[in-house]
This record gives sequence, C-alpha cells and structure tokens, in this order.
Amino acid sequence: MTEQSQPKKTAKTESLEQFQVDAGEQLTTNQGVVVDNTDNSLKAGNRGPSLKQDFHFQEKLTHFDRERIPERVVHARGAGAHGYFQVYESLAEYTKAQFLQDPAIQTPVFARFSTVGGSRGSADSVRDVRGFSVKFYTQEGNYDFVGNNIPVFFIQDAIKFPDIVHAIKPEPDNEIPQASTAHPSFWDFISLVPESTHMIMWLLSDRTLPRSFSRMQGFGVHTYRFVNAEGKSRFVKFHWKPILGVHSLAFDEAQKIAGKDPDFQRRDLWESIEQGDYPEFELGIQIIEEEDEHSFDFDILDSTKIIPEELVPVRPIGKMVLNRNPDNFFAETEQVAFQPSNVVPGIDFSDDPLLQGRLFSYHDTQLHRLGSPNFASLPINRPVCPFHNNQQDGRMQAEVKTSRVNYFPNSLGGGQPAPSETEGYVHYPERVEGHKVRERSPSFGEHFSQATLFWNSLSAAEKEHLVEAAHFEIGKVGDQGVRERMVDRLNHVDHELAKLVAIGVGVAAPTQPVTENHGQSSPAVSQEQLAVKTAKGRKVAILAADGVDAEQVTAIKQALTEAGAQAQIVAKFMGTIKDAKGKELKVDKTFLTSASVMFDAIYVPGGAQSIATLKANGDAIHFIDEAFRHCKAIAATGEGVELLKESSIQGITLSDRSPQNDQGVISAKIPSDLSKVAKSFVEAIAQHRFWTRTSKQKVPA
Ligand code: HDE
Repeated sequence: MTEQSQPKKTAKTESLEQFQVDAGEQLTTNQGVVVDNTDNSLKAGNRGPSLKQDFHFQEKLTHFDRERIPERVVHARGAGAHGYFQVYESLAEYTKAQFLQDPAIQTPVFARFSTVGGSRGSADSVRDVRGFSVKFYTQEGNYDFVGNNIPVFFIQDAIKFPDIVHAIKPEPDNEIPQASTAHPSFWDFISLVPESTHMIMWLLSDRTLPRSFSRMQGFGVHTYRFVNAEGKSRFVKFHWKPILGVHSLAFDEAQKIAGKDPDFQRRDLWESIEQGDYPEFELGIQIIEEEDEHSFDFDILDSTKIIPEELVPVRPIGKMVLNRNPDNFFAETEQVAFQPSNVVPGIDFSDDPLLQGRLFSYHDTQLHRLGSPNFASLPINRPVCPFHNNQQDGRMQAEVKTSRVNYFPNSLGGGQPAPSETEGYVHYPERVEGHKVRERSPSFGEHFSQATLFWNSLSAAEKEHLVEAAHFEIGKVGDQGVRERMVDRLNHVDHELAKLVAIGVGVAAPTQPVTENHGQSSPAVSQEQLAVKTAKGRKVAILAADGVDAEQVTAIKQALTEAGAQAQIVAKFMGTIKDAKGKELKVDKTFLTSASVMFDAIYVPGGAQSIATLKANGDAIHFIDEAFRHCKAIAATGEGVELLKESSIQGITLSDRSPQNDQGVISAKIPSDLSKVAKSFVEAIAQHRFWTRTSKQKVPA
C-alpha cells in the first residue's frame, strides 16, 4: 500500500499507539536486564544439571507456560479489523446517539467475524453461523453491536443457551466432531426443540457457507430500542449488507478448503485490507413504532422470527469501512471483549428474553476469559472518550489512579467523579408489571410459519443446496429415531421438503403434509436477491506451462485487473515459466501449493507446448473438473480449449469460433478478439456461480 493510501488515523488508532511496543534492539528480561545468552540454560558444567538461580530461564519458561487464555466458549475462531462508521444523515428523529447525528463524523470501529462452534484453531470454511461483532468507539462511550450473519436464533430464552451449545459442540465422550453440527447430539436436541425450526432452515442454507466475511450480511437478531432526545422510544432491528453482495461457497468446495486452506476467510479479510480493497458494509434499520408492537402475527420479542422486509422496509443509515489490519492478533482480536450490554444514550434494550440473558452472560464470560475485572482498560477495549470511576484495584490493574478518594459521595476530592444530571445514560422508563413466573409467552408459541416462508423464498438452486445439506447433516446421525423426528419436523415446514430429505436419510417419506404450505414468501431472505454482480476481489487462476501464449495471458490479466479481480499464474513448479517467445513469466502458485477451491474462476490460455504439458498433468485436469463442478466461470483461449476437451466437463458447447459463453464456460479457439473474450469472462466471474449448470453432478471431482 502506498503511503498516500494509508487510512486516516482515528481516535482509536491514536489510543492504541500509546501502548505499542516495538521489538527493540537488545534482548532483556522483563526487568530490563540485558540478556547475554538465550540459547543455553545455566548449568553446573556444560553437561551438568540446570541451576535454579537461572532467572532468565525461569522468566522465559513461566511466561510461556501461561501464554494461553481460555478461548471463547463459543465464537472462539475469529478474525478482526479496524475501520470506521459514518452515518448518511442525522437520525435525531429516532435516536439521540451522538454517533448517529452527524454525517461528517467518522466513528472508529473494530469488527470481529467468527465461526461459532469450532475451537480457536478450527477451519474457517465449515458450515456454521458467522458472528458479526462491531465495537463503535463513540465519544459517548463504547457501543457494541454483537450479531450474527443469520437474522434468527435457535432458541427463544437465554436459559437454554448452555443446552444448545453443548449439543452443537463436539460430543463429551470422544470430542468428535470438531466445528461441525453434523453429529447425533446436535440433531437430537434440534429434533426435540421445535422453536429451532426456522433457524435450522437458515443453518442448512448457503448462508452458513459465506465466500468471505466481506460477502455476508450481519443482523442484530433481537429487537432493540432507539430513544430520541424527547424520550420517545421506537423498536429497531439492525441489518448490515455487504457492498460486494452476499455470496457463498459450494458445500463440497467449503469442505475441501477446510483442508487446503483452513485460514481461507481470515486470509481473505487480511489480504483484501492489505491490498486496499476495503470490506464495506451498509447499516440499515427497521423501525417499528411502539404502538405497532402487537400488530404482527408473531411477537417482535421472539428471536426466532424476522420482521419480513416486505412488512417493514430496511432503511440504509450509514456505512462501515474496514481499512486497517490489527497489529497484534492476541492483543486486539483475542482480547477484544464484546458485550451487548455496552450501549450509549439513545440505544436501549427490548425485553426479548434471549437478549436479556446476553446482557448478563458477556460480561461474565469476559471476567473469566480475560481473568480480571480490569479487562475494560486493555488497549483494544478502552473507550476513546474520558472514563473515570471508583472501581478499584483487582488483578492486573495497569492504571495508576492518582486521586486520594475512591468513593462517592466525597468532599475530599471535590465531590468527583460525579454522576451527571444532564448527560448520563438513562434506561428507557418502560412500564412493566406482572407475576414472577417461569413461563413462555403464548405469543412465542408458533414455530413453523416463518420456516415455511424461508423455504418458499429460496431459488431452485438454493433449495437443492438446502436438501443436500440436510442429507449430509442428518445423514451423519446414526440414530434412526432422531432422523425420523427430523423428517417429521421438516414435514411441518413443507411436505415436499420432508419427502426430499427423507429419501436421502433412510427414513420413510411422510404420506401427508401436517399443514398446507401457506404459500407466502419474502424475497429479501433469498441470498440470490442480495448478490452483487461484480468481479471485484475475485481470484482467478491462470493455468500455464512453458510455451504459454503470453499475449493472451496479458490481455485477459489486464481486463481482470481493471475489473478489480486478481489473476495468479499456477504452474507445476515455483519460479518462472517461459512463454512461446522465450520470455519469462513469474509463477505465483503451483498445483501443489494451491487448488481450484482457492479461486473463483479459471483461465486456460493457449500455446501448443503449454497445453501439451498441461494435458499430461492430472492436477491441471482436476483443477478444471473441480472448478466446473463448483459452478465457477472458466475461460479458455486458443489451444486452451483443447484442455477443456480433455477434462471431464460436459453438457457445454465449446467453440471453435470466438467467443462462446455457455453456462459460464467461455471458449474461443481462434481468439480474434481477446477483449471480447475478456469482457465475457469478467461478466461471468461477476455472476459468481452458475449453480444451475446442468451436467455438474456427472463430473468427478
Ligand atoms: Fe453470543 N456469546 N450468546 N450470541 N455471541 C458469546 O461471549 C450468549 C447469541 C455472538 O467476537 C460469548 O465473549 C448467550 C446471539 C457473537 O468476541 C458468550 C446467548 C447472537 C459472539 C455468549 C447468546 C450471539 C458471541 C462467548 C443466548 C447473535 C462473539 C465469548 C442468549 C445476535 C463475540 C464471548 C466476539 C459470543 C453468550 C446468543 C452473537 C458466552 C448466553 C443470539 C458474535 O458470552
């Protein structure tokens, strides 16, 4: 990145800079004593036993022994980035939150994206919900948005959270499987908890296989409140939309990536920021007037329900740009402590029983995970506005509080720090009454209607993927009773769906629907509606060997670069290859260090010698077969078309004239006009995937 394109410093960048420490020149102990030798412990004789007085050894080893802290009990695997948020226009009508008033203000943010079930070292691309957390460092204190990439949740009451998480996590006897819901205990629990039905429809959909963190939505899930300066409250739901659109991986691809590049999404986030392709998300809100609280046929406090956008449109209110990678993963991404209870004046809670439990749990978990009530003063967690109170001492208190008083009221300290009578956070004075009961409101009692709505809203390809996911997930459950209960559950959603799933999981198909499908849909939940046709940020492999036609490579590469995509030459060995005229071309990856699943599209340039070499290389053929199976754009020019013929791809017309585009396969045997080929290829890449490619199942990959 050039010096000029460096992102502007934010108040948070400056706050973090105070704590930055460089590597230094001389190695010292933590006490500052210079170390003369860090390779040999102090011994009695050079073959003798080690000596207890070796303070350098003791310090080095004891610190090392304590390097790990408990990982997050859920969302352990994540990646973070710094950036800013800017509102489009003042929201004073709805909220007094100061960071939502002035479009000129850029509020620093730190975002963390995560998988839910896997451990810290698990793979990124697994089928799972993704966490979507944003800490806004506002001038009125930190506001934490702690959401997911799915707008609903498994359960309605926080007291069931330990149960669902135990069921999701590896089973307690053998700790199998890692980072996967495809196991008996998860589906056993789900089959017994009808309120999870809507969520598992989303879980089985492509939403849980995001192509990247920058291509997925984020949702607040719960209904919150906005309160304006006059004290008027309205209900609000939060939605983030990625500017690059919502796109997913193919399931087989996601599974293979988990082995080929377990850091796939973390790497994508990091590299896109390093390259200046900053991930951007638009924040939107749904506003519900207080008097409309009960005007829906579901309860807006029930987190297993969406408020369909057709009923309450989403209004875009601002944009987040992530433009700086962390300097230190542990200090920032690991130690960042998100809490839904971190709100600023103008943002308040609803009575959603799932949210209410979270308001307790996150603070509690940080105390355990970070080990001290002083976690809030860790550099990444510190607000950028002044903060003072009488909380004292505790483990790892790094601040030297200079005041003589640490209580309120006081006269010796001039009565300070004192609560403000004009500015403080005032909880919305909602009127509440009721008996103390352990009960669920009857308005939370209907569990299938929105699951059906979701199913009805999917495209044919999305439905096909969901059924395949169900075959996989439920098919991994040995217990016949659980599989039967799941098919029965899906029969409450849609009869056809239940029949399609039953075939794949060895269960007799139900003969009757439980209820007729209501036939309603909400187009906004289909991610195909949210796709953005752009080649920006896409990765393209150029398969080549000695003798490649450099003119073709250059023309296509240039068009890809202009469209914001990145092209990499993949060959048998690292180093360089020679083009047909003997000029050297740099190789970026080999067939061993990469795989088709790490790219969005493939290009095979001509050059007789290059193609003859690639034809003899099973890896090159496999590259094409696999990319075809995963419905990616493929282009071939000149003799490159011969390599496509050598592969197993089928059901496609390959052209001997230029250029032909059949279901995302662009071929031009005689490429008289390379710019036309390039244009067609860029358009195909922008379409993301050709999910409906008819013959894909026949291609072995
Ligand atoms: Fe969380 N969740 N959660 N969760 N959650 C945690 O807090 C919890 C829920 C979410 O990047 C934990 O710091 C309860 C819904 C994200 O650091 C813990 C309930 C949503 C993250 C916790 C829920 C989320 C967490 C574990 C049921 C979407 C990662 C580590 C009421 C709206 C934050 C931690 C990060 C993390 C509790 C349900 C999102 C234990 C009790 C619903 C994105 O406190």
